[in-house]
Amino acid sequence: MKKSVYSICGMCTVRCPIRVESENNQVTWIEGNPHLLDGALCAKGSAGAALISDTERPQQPLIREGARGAGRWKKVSWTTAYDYIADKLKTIKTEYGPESVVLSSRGGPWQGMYKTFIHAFGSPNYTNHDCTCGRNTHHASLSINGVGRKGFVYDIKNANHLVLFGRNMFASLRIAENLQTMDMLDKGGKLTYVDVRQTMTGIKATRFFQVRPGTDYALALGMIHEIIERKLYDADFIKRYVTGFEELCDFINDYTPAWAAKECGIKEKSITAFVEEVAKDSPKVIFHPGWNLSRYKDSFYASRALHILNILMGNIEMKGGLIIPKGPGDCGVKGIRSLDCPKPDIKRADGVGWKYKHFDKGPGLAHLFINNMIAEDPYPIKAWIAMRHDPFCGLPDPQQQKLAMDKCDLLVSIDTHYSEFGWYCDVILPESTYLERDTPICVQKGPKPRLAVRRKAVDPVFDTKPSWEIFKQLAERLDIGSHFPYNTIEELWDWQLEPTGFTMSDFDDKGFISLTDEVIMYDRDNLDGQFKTPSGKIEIISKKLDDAGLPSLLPYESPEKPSKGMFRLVYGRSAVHAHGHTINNPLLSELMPENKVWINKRSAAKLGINDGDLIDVIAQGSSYSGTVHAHVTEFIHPEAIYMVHGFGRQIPLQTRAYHAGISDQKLMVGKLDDWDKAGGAINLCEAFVAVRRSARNPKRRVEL
Ligand SMILES: Nc1nc2c(c(=O)[nH]1)N[C@H]1C(S)=C(S)[C@@H](COP(=O)(O)OP(=O)(O)OC[C@H]3O[C@@H](n4cnc5c(=O)[nH]c(N)nc54)[C@H](O)[C@@H]3O)O[C@H]1N2
Ligand SMILES: Nc1nc2c(c(=O)[nH]1)N[C@H]1C(S)=C(S)[C@@H](COP(=O)(O)OP(=O)(O)OC[C@H]3O[C@@H](n4cnc5c(=O)[nH]c(N)nc54)[C@H](O)[C@@H]3O)O[C@H]1N2
Ligand code: SF4
Ligand SMILES: [Mo]
Repeated sequence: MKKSVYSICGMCTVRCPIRVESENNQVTWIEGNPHLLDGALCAKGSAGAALISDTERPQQPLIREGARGAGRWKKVSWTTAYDYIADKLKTIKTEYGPESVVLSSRGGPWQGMYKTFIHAFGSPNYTNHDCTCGRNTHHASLSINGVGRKGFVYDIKNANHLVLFGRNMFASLRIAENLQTMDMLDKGGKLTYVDVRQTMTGIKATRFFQVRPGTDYALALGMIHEIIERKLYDADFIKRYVTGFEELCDFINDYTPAWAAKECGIKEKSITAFVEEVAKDSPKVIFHPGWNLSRYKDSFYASRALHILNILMGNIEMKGGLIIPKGPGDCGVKGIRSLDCPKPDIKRADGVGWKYKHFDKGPGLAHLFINNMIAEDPYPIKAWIAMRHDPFCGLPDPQQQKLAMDKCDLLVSIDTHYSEFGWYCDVILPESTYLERDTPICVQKGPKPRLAVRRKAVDPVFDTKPSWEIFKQLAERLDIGSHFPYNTIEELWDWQLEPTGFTMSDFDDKGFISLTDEVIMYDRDNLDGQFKTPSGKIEIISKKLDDAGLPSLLPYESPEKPSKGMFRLVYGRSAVHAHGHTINNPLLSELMPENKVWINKRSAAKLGINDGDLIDVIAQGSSYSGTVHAHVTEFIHPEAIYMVHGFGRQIPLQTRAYHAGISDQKLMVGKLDDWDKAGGAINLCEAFVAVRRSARNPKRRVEL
């Protein structure tokens, strides 16, 4: 039987809207939802069908038999697995208290379900991946605008100029944003791109700055200096909505474009020419404040500087600028119901909210649990449940993490794959893939807010379950089932939609429910109340930072230069992989089987390395090393080497990914302790490595 459903992609967490065709329970076609993406989809999205039939993923619940990580599993029924976990959790709760259980997830629109579970259980310790992703940019936005990272959407399509600092959007994809950028370029808009290496995005850009690693903050300061010096900012906007501008003018004095150019290793006249262009293009100029800009020790301040550049443009709540997302209330309709349970009033084990008061309490900071776990301070952690999260891949230094996890009596992975963490766990609960499961309804805020839902395209081929059912079943066994008021997904959907007056059939036409026909914009002359800071204005000087003993305007410090023979380790994504969980995908592993390491031509020549040679990459201050092929190129700064994240997996059952390429996170030895006290995120780009030609290169053949 042929079937067509609208759904939501799950090959990465961008969650693009899709339409899926199937015949006799086999997916035959996937495309971007034609009503929103005009059919566009990325390679990963198209490879979803291969995920369903991949037998190298867990096919039923598994309980560990041998030592942790040894890979000896007992196949069990769902009832046995649920009972096993519930019994362990009950014992841990009695002996150590409910707070000794941590639940980590990928975050996202369905995290209310996971939070409800852990909060109802009695623990405040919910966390997610964001300390390695957008936490610095999130806190930067909060500290200035009073709203977090998702407090603005970027109207790229209507912009005259988009400026991206390491936001490598044509590899680190978000399809809607990519389409908007291409439309902007087609209409004559400009794209400026800043990176330490040339990329897909840099190639499409009208201006490319190749900077010395870790100097983005200097470049942004140089730009701010030139804009202020030449009075190219929107003075009316600043007068109306911004505090701290005088302090900024005093601070910026010495940070001239000439100084910035020297620091970044670029030309002064390129910076002044850029500012000249921006002045013509303003106010429709968007400085993207970064997504995963949490890499250098000053990235929080770099992101703040990018927000300041937006403020100088006065581009908030206008076409071609930063638009405040709207919700159901703005459309005069009632919102959906979502699972929710208040956080227990117990100190978090990561210290967020009591030891570190300036951070957003929401998901806290995952890395701060690890060392606290080793020291059992403020209290012991005895169980870690990872729901769609792979700490051993996403957080640095898995060896160190294992010391903390060894303190636990229970480790659970709820995953569609064997994750690096899952392989070390006591129980693996296999979730059905995104094409085989439904999910709760979510609200997608924006200038045109809508309701979205994922609907299964095919029935599960293995003995896997959707997360809404997994959490319900566990909750029932832990006597917290009343927080999950449903038995079937249909009951959950009806409960969610009840206040809105919509029904599930309203999704049938387009796959989503639009809450408004027209874009909703607030009156730009009356934005009072939109900035959730103490003063209600955009605050360049933040009292919260002051109170935490942190400056709002950080004097610039030049990044450390690698010592002789060493390189800064920088990382990023490939357009055909999503972190570590697609490396073993049958189709995607064919497209990119290995992560060759980029090294500058001159640096390589000094080390006797030729393109395609095997090289050893050795972590600083550790014996950990990996061997991989070299990609010798002039398009990377000589101080850095670059690799795509997610490779170097060590799960024997994943035959396509096993030991393919090397892992950046394993080379980041000691980095769990190197984090940004202002932004909260881990300084992933502050790791250094040595590189040498590997002795494992095949001997040259002697011609006879
Ligand atoms: N060294 C280094 N560290 C990094 C990064 C880097 O580039 N280098 N990148 C950082 C960034 S930006 C991020 S966002 C994080 C990402 O870190 P994570 O959030 O841990 O990574 P993901 O690979 O997105 O997903 C984690 C797990 O979710 C599983 N999964 C995928 N789909 C599903 C599903 O439908 N259901 C369930 N239950 N599980 C699913 C995957 O198999 C995987 O094991 O890593 C960060 N850490
Ligand atoms: N295909 C694909 N798309 C994805 C994802 C995926 O896994 N695969 N993941 C999604 C997620 S979770 C995230 S967070 C986003 C991340 O999207 P982005 O924020 O765009 O992050 P990365 O891909 O990590 O980009 C890293 C870039 O920063 C550059 N860089 C390193 N040092 C510096 C520096 O000092 N200055 C500057 N300016 N650049 C520097 C690197 O060379 C690299 O090109 O992508 C999302 N989209
Ligand atoms: S970017 Fe690609 S993989 Fe990610 S959600 Fe969109 S289509 Fe799917
Ligand atoms: Mo991310």
